[in-house]
Amino acid sequence: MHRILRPIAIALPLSAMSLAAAAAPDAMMVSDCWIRSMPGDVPSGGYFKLMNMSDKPVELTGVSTDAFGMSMLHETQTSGSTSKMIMVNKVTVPANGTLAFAPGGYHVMFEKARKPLAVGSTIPVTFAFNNGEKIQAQCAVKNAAGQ
Ligand SMILES: [Cu+2]
Repeated sequence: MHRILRPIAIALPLSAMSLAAAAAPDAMMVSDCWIRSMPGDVPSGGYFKLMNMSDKPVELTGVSTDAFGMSMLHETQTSGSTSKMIMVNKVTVPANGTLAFAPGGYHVMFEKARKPLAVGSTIPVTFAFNNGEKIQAQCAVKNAAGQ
């Protein structure tokens, strides 16, 4: 006996299909976000962990918050006893991997605080990725010692 197996068509309600198409990719996660509050006009560093749960590299392309007039992606580069900060346009989070923004490495430089930062409060920060995802995370304001 010879039979040809045909694919079975599953009828999905149209509404369910369009919902699935509109859903965000949902590959990224932001955690442990904090901002080092500095006195006066000294820029404040922002630190956090990024997790990419997809099988493709994803780039962080920008960070924004109403609390500051300017938010830039920076990398601290150290050679010998000197270190400098350079501005970067994007930072790649490897597929199925994590990337930490931490003192001495990648950080967000927040400048032009719109009002004084209160240690112990949180600031909502939006993270934008090149896969179209936007994630808002609450970043804890800590003092200059990181506490
Ligand atoms: Cu910097």
